[in-house]
Amino acid sequence: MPIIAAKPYDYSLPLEGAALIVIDMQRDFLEPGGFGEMLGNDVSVLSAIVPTVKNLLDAARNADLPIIHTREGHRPDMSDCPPSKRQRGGGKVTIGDMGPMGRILIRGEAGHDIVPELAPRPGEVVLDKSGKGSFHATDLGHILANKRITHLIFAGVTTEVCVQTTMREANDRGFECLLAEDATESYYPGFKQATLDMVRAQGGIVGWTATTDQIVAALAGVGV
Ligand code: C5J
Repeated sequence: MPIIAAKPYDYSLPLEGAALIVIDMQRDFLEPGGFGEMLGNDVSVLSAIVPTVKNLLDAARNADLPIIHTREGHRPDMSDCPPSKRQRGGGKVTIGDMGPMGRILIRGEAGHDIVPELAPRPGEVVLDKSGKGSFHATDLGHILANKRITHLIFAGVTTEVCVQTTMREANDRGFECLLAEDATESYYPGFKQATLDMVRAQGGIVGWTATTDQIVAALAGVGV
């Protein structure tokens, strides 16, 4: 079994039983005119990791790992959007309003799509979620149980919101979680660093972190 020299200590990666989960690499978070920019963020910080996430995705595909892509967004009638979420931010434009990529954070709109470079392939799971955590009000747990998954590799955005929330949910459900340090990003560098530190503090209280190169090498069966 490949062993990754992860932090805070070695992570054993069983190729049978592992899956890659790519969180919310959507146009709404990565491109101008979407949800991320609406909240006042510089989206270029997030789009910069697309090639690294692609490397990880390709390595997981080559190793035949199950792949799950998540998308944060809401039904067009917004019946799954808590009013508190819609009101949050206090800006002129909010979730459900029309933007340059269609209605913001609404399923079926251009902004809700995963960026083309990371487009899901047939056979890969696309999981729509209305919350920050990917287990909240979804069938993710059921899907992972059916696939006999015990180990989850995490990538995507944003590190401290949807990635960390999902990782904590998974950790509480008994999954062994590994976060790809350079295949995740935050609009706030300090929040990203704090999340990496929190995850691996106290002997890996939420899980492990490693670089994409380390994970790619492990997936290719190269000693790391
Ligand atoms: C946020 C996410 N940041 N995907 N969503 O609202 O992290």
